[in-house]
Amino acid sequence: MRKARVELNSRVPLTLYSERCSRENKNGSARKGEREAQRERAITTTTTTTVFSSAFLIRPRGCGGGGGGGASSSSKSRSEKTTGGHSGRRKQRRPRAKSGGAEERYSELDDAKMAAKSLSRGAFILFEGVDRCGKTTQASKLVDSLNQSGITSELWRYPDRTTTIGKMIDDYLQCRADSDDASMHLLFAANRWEKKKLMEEKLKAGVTLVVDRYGYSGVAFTTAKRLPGLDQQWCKHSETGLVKPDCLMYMEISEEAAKKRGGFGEERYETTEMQKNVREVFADLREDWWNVVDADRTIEEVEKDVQKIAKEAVERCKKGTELQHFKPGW
Ligand code: NYM
Ligand code: MG
Repeated sequence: MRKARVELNSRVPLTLYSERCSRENKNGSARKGEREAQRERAITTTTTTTVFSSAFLIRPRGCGGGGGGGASSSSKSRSEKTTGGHSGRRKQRRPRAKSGGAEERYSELDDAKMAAKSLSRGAFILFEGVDRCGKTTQASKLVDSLNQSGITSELWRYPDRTTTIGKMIDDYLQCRADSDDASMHLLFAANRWEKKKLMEEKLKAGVTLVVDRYGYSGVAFTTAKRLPGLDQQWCKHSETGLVKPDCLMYMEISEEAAKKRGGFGEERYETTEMQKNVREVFADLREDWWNVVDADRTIEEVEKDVQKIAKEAVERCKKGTELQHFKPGW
């Protein structure tokens, strides 16, 4: 059993725990040994690796002797992370059990429940699509409705034109400046990287982020230029390691419906040819977990679907799930 635990989370100095356990069991009473067995049974009822190891690490007493004695800095930081140690989250305390037996067993189950709760966070909900698909309208409507129903949410959009990098992107999009295509791609990505930490902090603090465009647009628009060397794989590289959305709404609009919504603006990329290519790359990027929303319909009809999908994602993240990041090659 102990060996299995080490395999599950090798970063955690569990040897400390097991050594101490065996010492106590040798010197201590048989009852103490039985209590340990009860703890193990209670904790192993949790299924995920993370919940498992978190339940272990946040225990303030017992074998761990106050939850800190001899623990390495790596285990400390992990413990802080899973117990909501960063700003904006309240530290969770486990109720004290007075004696062994049933009461003790329940308290260990509380540990496991609390560990799951500590992974509770806000959802990262992303809107993607070609220009004029209505994602900006739907994203802002969604934020309003989530906030009204008590779900703390913020609207983010990329490019974020307020930062120094964002201002360079804005100049490029507005055709006030020209630049190399590869360097522009990397600037769009850098604009996401510069907000990665804040994004993680907000999500872990329980804030739901509704994001208008992200790395998928980055890959779609650069690949759509059909330039040698700037293929999908190359474009994906600069996104690797960024936070992956929990929910993606791809706003699918037909060329006819998009045309009816008025002509394109003055920005770079707002041409029929470019939009056609972007649409093709998005179709190529599409994965099973995406929510493809029929955006040809009225605002109200689309809104109804969007809200249902979003609320499910919010619930899922509230129950507790770890943040995902883009893996190499995705
Ligand atoms: N765009 C957006 C990119 O080319 N790369 C990116 O990484 C992102 C996020 O910026 N035509 C393009 C797509 C859009 C343009 O976005 C401005 P918006 O949402 O139209 O303001
Ligand atoms: Mg646009």
